Amino acid sequence: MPAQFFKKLAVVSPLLLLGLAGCATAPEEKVSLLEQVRSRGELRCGISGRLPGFSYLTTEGTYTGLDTDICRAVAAATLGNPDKVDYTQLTAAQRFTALSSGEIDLLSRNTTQTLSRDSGGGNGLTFAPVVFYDGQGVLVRKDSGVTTLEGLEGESFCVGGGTTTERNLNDVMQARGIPFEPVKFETPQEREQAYLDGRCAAITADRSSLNSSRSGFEAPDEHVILDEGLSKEPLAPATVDGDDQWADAVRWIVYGLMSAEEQGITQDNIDERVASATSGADQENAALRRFLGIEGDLGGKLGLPNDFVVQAVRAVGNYGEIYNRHLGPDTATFIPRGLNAIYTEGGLHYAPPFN
Ligand SMILES: N[C@@H](CCC(=O)N[C@@H](CS)C(=O)NCC(=O)O)C(=O)O
Repeated sequence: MPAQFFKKLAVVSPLLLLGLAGCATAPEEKVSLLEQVRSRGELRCGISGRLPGFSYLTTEGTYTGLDTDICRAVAAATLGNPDKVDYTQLTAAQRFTALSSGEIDLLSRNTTQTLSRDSGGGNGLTFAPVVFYDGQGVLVRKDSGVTTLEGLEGESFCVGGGTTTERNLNDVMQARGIPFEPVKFETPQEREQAYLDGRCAAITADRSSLNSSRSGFEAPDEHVILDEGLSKEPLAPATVDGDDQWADAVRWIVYGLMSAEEQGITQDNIDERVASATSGADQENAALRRFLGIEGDLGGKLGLPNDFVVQAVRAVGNYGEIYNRHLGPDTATFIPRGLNAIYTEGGLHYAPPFN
């Protein structure tokens, strides 16, 4: 009998046996979200949509912010088009189910990386690199004269439900023996209104979120964020657990934005840098050629085009450009870079080697 026949039989027979057994089904092959995004031609991104500076619906009906630019960078790197994003606004309580149920491909929504959320026994997320190092703060009226948490003894705090904020507030106040009253809300807008109506003496939330809230107040200068911080809130995009290919792709797209900043590669000069590395002054710079996808197969290893970083930076700029566009000194939501500077400038953003 020809060898070819046995080969075929070896492949077919387990399926035949499964079929004859009647009750067993062959295990379904899992298709990575990277493949699904590509065949759909669109990235489904979960965002807040209510946080100026991070993700916010403009009057023109488009979303803007650091978190939405991460969605755009991922769409550019995977699909070659930053506009191919379908956004879903999610509250804190909705966000993890949206990811685990497959309603969204990527969660890019001021979400703190924690052990419980990362672990399989928790929300089953895989975190991409941190895109904003935040911390929990407290906002009060300036004329209250409050400068410490002790000054808020017995007062009520407006706080978002389903967040790390809620638990941190309990932990810190309990540890310091300060009685308080939490008043929970689903969205920042409800929380702000309650505070402005005098239903709580303070709002506690991520500093970024307090900053967004204050920027929208009629008289921002009448409100202050206390100096003391209640927690570390490293905010990171997340994908569903168990899809390594998709998680790796998202992780290295984010690193690409950071590495581009480190190397001075910007939206404005990227085409020049590509030309120079292809046949100009930089053509002997092998590391740069690999980073830009002119040489080697770095993108291919991730299932992405080799020029995926070029696509992303061309579309949204490097990490620093994204930051400045939404949180820089010329914006109403200005937050000094501090920990969010690239490591060479004294911050914490550090992309591993593109090797
Ligand atoms: N970073 C914290 C808090 C995130 C959070 O959702 N904060 C609320 C504060 S109200 C918020 O920004 N909500 C935005 C929204 O509901 O659109 C976490 O991951 O739990």
